[in-house]
Amino acid sequence: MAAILTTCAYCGVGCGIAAKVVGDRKVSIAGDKDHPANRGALCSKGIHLGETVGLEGRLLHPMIGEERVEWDRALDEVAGRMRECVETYGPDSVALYVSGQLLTEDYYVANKLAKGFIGTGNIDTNSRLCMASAVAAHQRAFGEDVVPCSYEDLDCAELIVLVGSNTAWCHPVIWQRIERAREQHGTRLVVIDPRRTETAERADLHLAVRPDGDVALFNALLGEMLARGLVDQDFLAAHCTIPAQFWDSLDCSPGVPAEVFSRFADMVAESPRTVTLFSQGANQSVGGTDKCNAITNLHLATGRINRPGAGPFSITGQPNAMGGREVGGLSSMLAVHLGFSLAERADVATFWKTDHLCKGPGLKAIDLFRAVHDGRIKFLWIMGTNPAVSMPDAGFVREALARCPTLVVSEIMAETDTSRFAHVRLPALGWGEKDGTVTNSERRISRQRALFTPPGEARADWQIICEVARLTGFEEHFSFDSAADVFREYAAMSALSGAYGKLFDLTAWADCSDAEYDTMRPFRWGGRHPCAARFPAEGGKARLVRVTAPVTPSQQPDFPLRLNTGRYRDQWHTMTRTGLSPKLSIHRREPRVEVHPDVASEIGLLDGGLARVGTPFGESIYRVELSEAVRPSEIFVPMHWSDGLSAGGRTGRLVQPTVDPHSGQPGFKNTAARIAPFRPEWRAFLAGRVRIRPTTDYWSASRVEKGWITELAGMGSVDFDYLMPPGERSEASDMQAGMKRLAVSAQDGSLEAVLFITRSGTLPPREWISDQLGTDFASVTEWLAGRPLTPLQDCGPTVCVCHGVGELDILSAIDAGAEDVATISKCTKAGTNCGSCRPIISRLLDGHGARLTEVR
Ligand SMILES: Nc1nc2c(c(=O)[nH]1)N[C@H]1C(S)=C(S)[C@@H](COP(=O)(O)OP(=O)(O)OC[C@H]3O[C@@H](n4cnc5c(=O)[nH]c(N)nc54)[C@H](O)[C@@H]3O)O[C@H]1N2
Ligand SMILES: Nc1nc2c(c(=O)[nH]1)N[C@H]1C(S)=C(S)[C@@H](COP(=O)(O)OP(=O)(O)OC[C@H]3O[C@@H](n4cnc5c(=O)[nH]c(N)nc54)[C@H](O)[C@@H]3O)O[C@H]1N2
Ligand code: SF4
Ligand SMILES: [Mo]
Repeated sequence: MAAILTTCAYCGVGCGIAAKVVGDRKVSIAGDKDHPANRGALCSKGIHLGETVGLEGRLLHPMIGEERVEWDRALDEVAGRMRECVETYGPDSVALYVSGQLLTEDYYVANKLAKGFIGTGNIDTNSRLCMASAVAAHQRAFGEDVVPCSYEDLDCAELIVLVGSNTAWCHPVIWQRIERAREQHGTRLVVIDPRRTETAERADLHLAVRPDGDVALFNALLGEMLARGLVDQDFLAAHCTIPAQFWDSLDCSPGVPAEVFSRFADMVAESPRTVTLFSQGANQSVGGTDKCNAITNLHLATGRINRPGAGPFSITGQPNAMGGREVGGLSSMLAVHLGFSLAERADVATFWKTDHLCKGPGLKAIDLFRAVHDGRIKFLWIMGTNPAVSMPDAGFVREALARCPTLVVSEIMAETDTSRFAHVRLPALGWGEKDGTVTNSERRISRQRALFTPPGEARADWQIICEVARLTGFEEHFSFDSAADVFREYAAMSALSGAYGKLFDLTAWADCSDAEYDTMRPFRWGGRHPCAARFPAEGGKARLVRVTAPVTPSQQPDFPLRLNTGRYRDQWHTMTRTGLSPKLSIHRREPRVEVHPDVASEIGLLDGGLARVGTPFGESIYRVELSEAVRPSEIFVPMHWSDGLSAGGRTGRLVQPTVDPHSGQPGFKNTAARIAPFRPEWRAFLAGRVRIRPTTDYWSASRVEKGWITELAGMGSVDFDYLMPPGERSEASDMQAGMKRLAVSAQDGSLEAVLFITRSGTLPPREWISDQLGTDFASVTEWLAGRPLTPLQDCGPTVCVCHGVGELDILSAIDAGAEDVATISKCTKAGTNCGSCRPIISRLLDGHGARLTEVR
């Protein structure tokens, strides 16, 4: 059977996939060797996509409240409520909140409907939380949101500087490319991150900047380049405008130890071919736009841009973050890279044949939810994003959702933390079902193609939007009959950009046939270095931007620490999909708070214990991981866990909602916080075939092959009857160890669920017992012991998820003389599939622990 070429569902690397459908909703996944973004490589998330295409938990029918309804009724309800809202309260009482996980075609029609026909600028996207600062910085420096680099630049750079990017976890295939460049050409690597991540550990130099110390660092670095005569005066004269007092602003302390700074400056000085790759440690800050411009200033002033191996390179997070920026999904842009000047608005109105075009920019995400909260927005349609988890001050966002007179949610999953507030839920097609295009970090447009027929009654997002537009009276403007049809109109519209000196141009595709669209191979707009042609701003010149280091926030006595938040290697955002994959759940089964051992010993936190993390906005409980990778003044928690999967892991409600003044992007990575031990009176875990929703102080559920493991802890009485499934019960108690055990078997004698509770003892390992779910291989005695009577060989916590290789397997290979990752891979197979565990293998080789230790 021929493979279908498509693109990965997850990150902005935009890897090509060759997928073969091998059964009912079963697919075998391989990297597309001909795709320029990945040349066949895939990371753990891409490789295991097949585990997340089942129909478990899917929303398959339109719902009004808890009632399943026909599409016509659901669409009438949505269109009717929307029309009524516009008529009674005006267009700005309506808002759309969309996502970089929509395809370009979905995004285009959503933007056209909101800005063009409802007539409101109130359409914003989760890219506001993600890319907005980079967008604003590009606009300030280049006059257009253009990324001036491509992945090939990584192959030929002498030095790669990563700013606020945990590339090994979040863009693993770019990481593999960087590793290859280092092996083949001796490329050097600097990582700037307050945390010593797996990425930072592998670097030639790690600068543990203080939170938001990047502007000072880059200003000082440019000052140093000036002092060393490395500013390219000819390039500046020809290509850049320089604001008054620009050079004075560089006179500042770098904020890192002098010897570290001078090593960094030496490396930069020696490497004309430098690429600075930046991600959320730069963007997600109340000074994010300035950080991105500080980086861009360095490249412009040293002429290290528009040349092979050189440039400031903002990498995108979501699969179609870039496509969303191109269509105008952000409330601050109109469409196809155009803004809101009279002339641009007139051109867009003519192209769309509308007299309803919005008058100006709309509200940015944080303000948009404020307007929902205070009643200015009365109709909100959310597509492809889960703001109840992912927005800062998520407690406030939930209040807003609960108050909203009409909340419509287009989703692939039946229940998310957001959709629980919805009046109408519309079932959308997900990855493997939908068809269209995405644009990756290097502006490369690729097709996502359908592998399966639509499940249930789900429809493509663009179709749903067009149906609503039709019922609202705009039928002739939304009469697209295929994704190709939408793409052609969008490509034709890009002709408008050229008149304003913009580089964005897809007009070559304006007349493509359906067949050409269907067989589209990945292509990049703007070529390898799009700014090489000209800088559109300021009469063909780029701008240096004067930026100054932000004021360090004053110490709050009740919240003495800084809370940093981010990602785990094998989970995607709010876990609605990756949380269902047994393999991807192995890497981190619970949300952990990473704390420096010195802080922990001061306040009595134990490794593997629990801690309450609090900020002025909320509180959550996490598992404690002692780690010298975080600075003593900071703690780190993952963003991923939702209410559906945990009691305490909801990070969003801890994060401050303060935003960058230019981009409106929130500072997710720097909130005043405190931490204290949470000492439960009892601890427990339940391994069961079905997912449970406990009400205990702490719980966190994780997927295993045959069901779920839920970790539990709390105060007071222990009553779990409500969580146990029906069936035959066997019990055992060990009063001395304060332990109680309960097993439930199904009618056929197989294990349905097992619960272990202790007040003071140790709980048995989770792996063996969770493997017994749904089987009757072991005896009840073994179930209640939580281990087989004849002990199995213990391989330790899993390091290589693909091949199931444990820490102890790798340590024995090292004991047997293996000295590098390649040899270990040869002996154990670890790291030979996706390669995402190679950094851990390196850690083990360096004599460090794998940081995988499971909770006991
Ligand atoms: N596994 C996985 N991969 C993903 C995603 C996912 O959910 N899971 N999501 C995708 C998306 S949408 C995105 S946006 C990207 C994000 O990719 P990344 O930006 O690499 O991920 P984060 O973990 O959010 O943050 C990166 C680093 O910024 C550091 N940081 C915090 N504060 C500062 C600071 O002040 N200065 C500097 N220099 N660094 C700082 C953090 O310590 C963290 O290690 O990942 C994409 N890829
Ligand atoms: N604390 C903290 N919070 C953060 C961040 C951080 O670093 N720290 N990072 C921020 C960043 S960079 C990002 S990008 C956001 C991401 O945050 P979100 O966008 O909220 O996260 P997802 O879980 O990806 O949400 C996507 C939703 O769309 C659904 N979905 C998937 N495919 C489709 C589809 O084709 N159509 C429709 N209609 N629905 C679909 C999924 O089931 C899921 O519910 O989080 C932000 N929040
Ligand atoms: S790096 Fe991984 S998650 Fe990102 S696109 Fe490639 S396979 Fe998908
Ligand atoms: Mo993102």
